[in-house]
Amino acid sequence: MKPEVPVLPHTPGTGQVSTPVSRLTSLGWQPFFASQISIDELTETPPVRVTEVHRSGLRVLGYDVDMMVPPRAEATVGDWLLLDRALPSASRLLERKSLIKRRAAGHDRSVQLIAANIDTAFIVTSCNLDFNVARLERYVALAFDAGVTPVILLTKPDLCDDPAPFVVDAKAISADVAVLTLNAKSDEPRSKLAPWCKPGQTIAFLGSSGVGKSTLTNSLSVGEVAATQAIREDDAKGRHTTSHRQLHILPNGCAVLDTPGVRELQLTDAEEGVAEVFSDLDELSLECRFNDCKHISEPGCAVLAALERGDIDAARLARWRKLVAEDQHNTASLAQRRSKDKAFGKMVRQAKKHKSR
Ligand SMILES: Nc1nc2c(ncn2[C@@H]2O[C@H](COP(=O)(O)OP(=O)(O)O)[C@@H](O)[C@H]2O)c(=O)[nH]1
Ligand SMILES: [Mg+2]
Ligand SMILES: [Zn+2]
Repeated sequence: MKPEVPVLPHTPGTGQVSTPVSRLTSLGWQPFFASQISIDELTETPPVRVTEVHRSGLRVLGYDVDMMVPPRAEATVGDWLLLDRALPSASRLLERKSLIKRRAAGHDRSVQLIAANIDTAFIVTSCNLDFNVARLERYVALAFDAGVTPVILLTKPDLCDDPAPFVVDAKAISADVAVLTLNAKSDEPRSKLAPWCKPGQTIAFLGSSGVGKSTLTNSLSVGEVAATQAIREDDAKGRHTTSHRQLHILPNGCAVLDTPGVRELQLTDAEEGVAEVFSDLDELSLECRFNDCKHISEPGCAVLAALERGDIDAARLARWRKLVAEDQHNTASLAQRRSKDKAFGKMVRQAKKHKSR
């Protein structure tokens, strides 16, 4: 028989009592999710968080739950489910606070879900050849579009003569994005990331292989939780050591997602995020004579006029045009695929109907 009042387990070593609420908070439970469910649901179908995604299933953690549930295509790491203990595959997926997605690699332009319900995305790059403004802009656009706060982290300042120029370039990306320099191998991450790494918050490290994402994850934890690997520092090329996405729950009650480096980050359906990073250019474009102005040679183009006056930077304009075009291309082919899928589905249903007659 189940006790009326749940027995409160002790958190080892702290002498503190772990309550269902504090346990859920440390998993990242927030009022946004609580507002989606009733008290009855809370007891009947306890909230659990997807902390690992494997081919064979999803690992979910809750107040007194740690189990595997069947995989489902629409769920990703960071998602909250209302666990149906009798039929786990029927668990309800809660509405997300944020969703980070990208265009999957390869010719198939489908969307790949990277993580759900992240509060802060630390975009990690190093003070070396990995540093690339265009790539950082991409990540910032991705984060803005996902509804996640981006923060740029510049690692390995200890291996470079002067990190200052990297900081200047990173700060120029957006006035709304904080930029921090930190040695991932020191105790700096704990103090410098503290404003974002708070109980109930979920943070993620994004960026290329070898920039220090796993090292940062470890430096926030006690003991090693994520595998790291030395890189060839001469060309800054990292190897993929982190093979799957896993949410780690830190002792202070913050959830951390370490991700494998992605070789290619293509935006899809991220128009608003791109407009936010390039808000000055986006605003200017509202004054172009034509609604669909591509700002290449059109008459009455306000962006080209600003370029001629020397008000905007030509290289930045080129990066913006490229990102807008890429996003439109991927979004359009995605829409096309969806309608094709629909048309195909309809055909199959019609054929079946025909057969059954
Ligand atoms: N000197 C120095 N080495 C670092 C720093 N950050 C990461 N590294 C090293 O870079 C290598 C790759 O780090 P890792 O965390 O595995 O990168 P990941 O692929 O982004 O997870 C490891 O050898 C780390 O020890 C840093 O700030 N300073
Ligand atoms: Mg790693
Ligand atoms: Zn224009």
